[in-house]
This record gives sequence, structure tokens and C-alpha cells, in this order.
Amino acid sequence: MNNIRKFPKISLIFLAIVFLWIKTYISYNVSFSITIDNAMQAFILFINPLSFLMLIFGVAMFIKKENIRNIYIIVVSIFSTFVLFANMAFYRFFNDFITLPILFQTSNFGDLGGSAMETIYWSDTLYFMDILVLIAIAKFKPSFIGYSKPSKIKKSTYFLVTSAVFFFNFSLAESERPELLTRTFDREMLVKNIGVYNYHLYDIYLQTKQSTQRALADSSEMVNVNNFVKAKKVEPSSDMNAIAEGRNIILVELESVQEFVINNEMNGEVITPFLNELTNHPDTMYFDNFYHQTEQGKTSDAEFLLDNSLYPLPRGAVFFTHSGNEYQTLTKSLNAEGYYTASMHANSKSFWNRDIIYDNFGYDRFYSLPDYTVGEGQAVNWGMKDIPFIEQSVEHMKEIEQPFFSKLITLTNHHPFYLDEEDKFIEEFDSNSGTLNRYFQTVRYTDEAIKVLFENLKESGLYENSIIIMYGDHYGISENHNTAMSKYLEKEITPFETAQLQRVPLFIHIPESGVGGVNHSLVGQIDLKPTIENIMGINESDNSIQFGQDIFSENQDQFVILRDGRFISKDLVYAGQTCWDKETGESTDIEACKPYIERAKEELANNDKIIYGDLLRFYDLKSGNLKEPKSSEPKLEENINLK
Ligand code: GP9
Ligand code: MN
Repeated sequence: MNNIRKFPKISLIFLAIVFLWIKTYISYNVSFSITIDNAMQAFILFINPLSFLMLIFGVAMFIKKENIRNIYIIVVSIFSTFVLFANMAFYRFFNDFITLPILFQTSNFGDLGGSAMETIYWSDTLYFMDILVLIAIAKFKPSFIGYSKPSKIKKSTYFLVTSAVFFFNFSLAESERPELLTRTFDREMLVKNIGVYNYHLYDIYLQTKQSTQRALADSSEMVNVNNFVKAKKVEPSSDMNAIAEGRNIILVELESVQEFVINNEMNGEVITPFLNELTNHPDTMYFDNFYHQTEQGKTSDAEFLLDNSLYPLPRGAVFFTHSGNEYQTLTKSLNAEGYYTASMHANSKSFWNRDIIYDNFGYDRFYSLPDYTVGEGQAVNWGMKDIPFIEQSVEHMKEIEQPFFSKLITLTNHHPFYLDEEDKFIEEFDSNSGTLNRYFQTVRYTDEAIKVLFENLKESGLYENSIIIMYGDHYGISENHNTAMSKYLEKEITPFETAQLQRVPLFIHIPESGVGGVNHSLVGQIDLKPTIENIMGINESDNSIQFGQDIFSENQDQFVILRDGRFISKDLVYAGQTCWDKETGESTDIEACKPYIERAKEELANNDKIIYGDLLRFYDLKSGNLKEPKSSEPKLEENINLK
């Protein structure tokens, strides 16, 4: 017995830190695909959970009562494990880390249903094992566990070491990645360098900063933003001006449909027969270099781009975080032209905060789940199947007054891409990714739904007097499936290829117009609003604060900026911090990309200024001037003419 006592006793605090440290490190390697390029990065990854864990568990030393101290240690373990686990489940689905605004979107998490279950496995219960061990130790108090009240000196030394670990970690990270914290684009880089827990602290800090930003923003910031926007303006195409004036607009956001499936086959089977035919239709303009520019807000980001010709945010979903801002939307300009405006989507109305923001955007009506009858066998995966959704949406369109703008959002082709047997028109693909294998089938199903849309529109008599615009909202296959994608595309998926895979199809179909052809222009979702306004003969764009350009304009920039700072120009692609030669697909001298990198940064920064500062509240769209300050506000010396 005496011999055993000679061993120093282990405190529960120490054990809890070690358990979580090991667990976090294992999950970095097993659950997140964090790329490590050198030994230094591997070392930083290893030590990065430590400073936070030492700090948060160290607090236990100030708790005198043993029971309360143990409860604190266990609660902190559960909480930290939950943070880790939530990130892991989220990462499997979105290939990204959680940010605070996303966490508050509980209404969305509730609806994730099948997708959430897909991302959680039985083996995940292992993540909580150490907590059981801690509880058992706290209860049964085995003899090797002990705790002697630390002296003041010991406590001070402990926290000194903790901050030393933090600064050591931070300086290594800073030498590895200069300006780490000023570049908030890349969450993976943050987690890799400062650890998943510190990353969340940083995120909380950023969010707080955001709320302050609006409060502090003032109208003078609008002057610079406006100069930038005006310099970007191009004359819209006169050939296309008012070509669809007065027609109904039927716009379809095609859930997760990427460009690579169009005019392509999978194991000898055509994936999108109807859409393929449409690309050759004499009344269709098809764009094969059209990029999505969405971020964490996915479908809602695509909607945001459409209505505002502004970029969504680098983090969180702008539909949630800035739903109260003032916006100058496409919907509002259509309302002003006497259009009835409706969004149609058979999901609960609060998903992505749509019910709130649609009101703000000016939609007259939102046809959401209660406006649809989902019969037996008519739901799969995330909800109502596309075919009955389309059929009933056309019925709604028959009822509403013309001219109308109806935006339909499909749903069946959504991760995890499940289908009922009777809706499978083609076989699965055969790769190591069930997700990609099933994707082809659900895309094929959506293609069938679009065929039904055209048939029903023709039957209803709405077809001739409408314009049909369709585009993919964002990618469906994330980088997690690169091995499978590489098998399908028969090439290595480099960051260059990944950037190119952000193309989604865009169709502009004007029945009996004779305006058609395949267009290779480099364009993106940001360009939809000015393009649609020009086609419809609306001149609202003249003063609009927007970053897009008319797709048909001869002076189009041919430069697409993705939301995370990647870009695609005529000759270059910037992706994965590497400059790529577009023709060869090989990396090239970064110097060639530098001016464009700056340009993209400036554009995104101006965009974010508008959203964070809610700057459009200071701007009068009609006059293109700053709004007259309210009499209660101090008057500017002179009203700055922004033109
Ligand atoms: C939800 C649907 C899908 O209503 O739009 O959203 P996503 O997950 O693609 O953003
Ligand atoms: Mn979507």
C-alpha cells in the first residue's frame, strides 16, 4: 500500500484535458479532411486544442467543493464534446465548420431530417465514451485519483503556462499563415491553426463585431461603394432589351444541379434528356460557363443573388443574419411594373427564414408547404417530390393574375439523393460514394419534372406568353467525393477542377422568339438581376447598387468571382491559393493572378460593407443620391451627388 501511495495522484482536471485533447486530435484526422503540407502544420494541428482546454478546465481549480468541481469538469467535457460532434456532423454534410449564425438556425436543423441522420453513425457514440469514464471516476473515486488544493503560486504558474501555450500556438500559426485572423474566408485554415475551440471563440467575436458594424455605419460609406459600383456598370445589350416585355416570368431554381451532367452520360445512359434537348432548342439560350456564387446559405444564397445582384456573406446565411436590411430587389422592380410576384417551394415557410425575408424583398405571395397537397407516395427525401410540386405549381399559376413572376424551387435532387423505386429512370453509378452514385438518378428525376413543367405550361395556355429561366442553385457534390468524381470524370480533381465544377446550368427560354444558341460567356448568378431587368425592359438597373452585369452586354467583364475569393477569368483560374492556367489546367506563376485577386477582394469587401452596414438604407434608388437625412438627424453639409 505504501508503495502505491508514492505515485503522484492524477487529478480529474488533468484527465479531462487529456481525454478531450486526444479525442479532438483523432477527430481532426478521422472526421475532417484537413490538409497538412508539412511537419510544422502537423505539429500545430496537434497542439492547437490545448490552450483552450487548459483554460476552460483550469477554471475548476477555483471551485472549492469537490462535487461541484467534478460536475463542472463533466459539464465542460460534455459541452466541448458537443461542439466537436456538431462540427463533425455538419462537416460531413456541408464540408465546412459551423459558424454562430448557422447554429441559431434551429428551425433549419429541425428540418434536416434524413440528411442529418445520414451524417450520424452508430460508431459516433464512441465520441462520448470518455465522459462515461469521467463520470465513473467522479462517482467511485478510485485511489489513483486525487486532488490537493493548489497554492496561489501553482495556480498562477498554471495560467502562465496556458497563455504561453496559446501564444506559442499563435505565433507558430502566424509564421505558417501570416494575417491569419484578418482572412476570415477560410474556416479550415482557422481550425487547422488555432483549433476548433478557439475558432469558435473567434467566431463569437466576429459576430459581435457585425452587430456593432451596423450601428456604427454612416451614409458617407455609401459614396465609395457607389463609385466602385458605377465604375463597373456596362451598357446592357440593346438587342435583348425588352425582348420579353410584358411576359410572365417563370423562374426555376434547380436544386443542386451542376453543369457537368448536361449533355453528358453515365455508364452509357443520358442523365438529362429533356434539358439536353432544350440546350439545342431554337428558343433557348443556354449558358455553359455560368457559376454559382453561394456560400453557407446554399439555396437561400442563390435566391439572394438573384433578387439583389449582391453577393451573399462569407459566413452564415444572409437570409438569417441580415433579413431586416433595406434591399432593392428584382421582385420590387417587377412589382413596380405591375407584376404579381410569388415564390413557390413546398417546404415549411420558415426554412432559411424565407417567410420573413420574402416580405422584405417584396414578394406578394409565398406558396409554401400548406399550399400543396402531398398525396401518398408523393414525398421522398426532403419532402414533396418535384413532379407533383411542379404540377400543382402550374395550377397555382393558372389562378394568379397576369403578368406574374413565379419563382419555383425544386427539392428532390437534394443530398442525400434518395428516390422511390418507381422514380428511378436510370441505374446508380458505381463508385465509392453512394452520394454521387444516387445523384445521377435524382438529377434524372428533376429533368423529368422539368419536362412535365413544359408540358403543363403548354396545356394551361401559359407557355406562349411566358419566359422560362432555369438555373442550378449550387453544387450537389462536395469535395468530399473527389475520388468518386475523379472516377466519373476520368481526371484528377485538382483545386482548378473543383473551381470549374462550380458551374451550374443556365437556361433562358423565350417561347417562339427564335432567340437561341449556346453561349460560352463567363457569367454568374450575380448577373441574373440586371439581365432579367434588361430582357423585361425595366430600366431600374441604371441607379441600382449591384455588382452584376447584363449577361448579353458586349462589354461584359468575363470575370467571375466566387464567394470565397476564388475567381475565373478568360485565361486564369485562382483556386486553392494557386494560380492556374485555364488552357492547360496546370498551375502557373501567382504574379499573373495577383491583380485579379486584389480586384476580387475589393469587390467582395465593398459588397460586405453594404450588407454589414445596411448601407442601402441611406440610398435613394430613384435619384441615385443619398437620402435626405431625417429632420431629427444632423444634416450633412451638402447632399453628396453620387452620380
Ligand atoms: C430547403 C431547400 C434546400 O427549403 O431549399 O436548401 P439547401 O440545403 O439546398 O440550401
Ligand atoms: Mn439548394
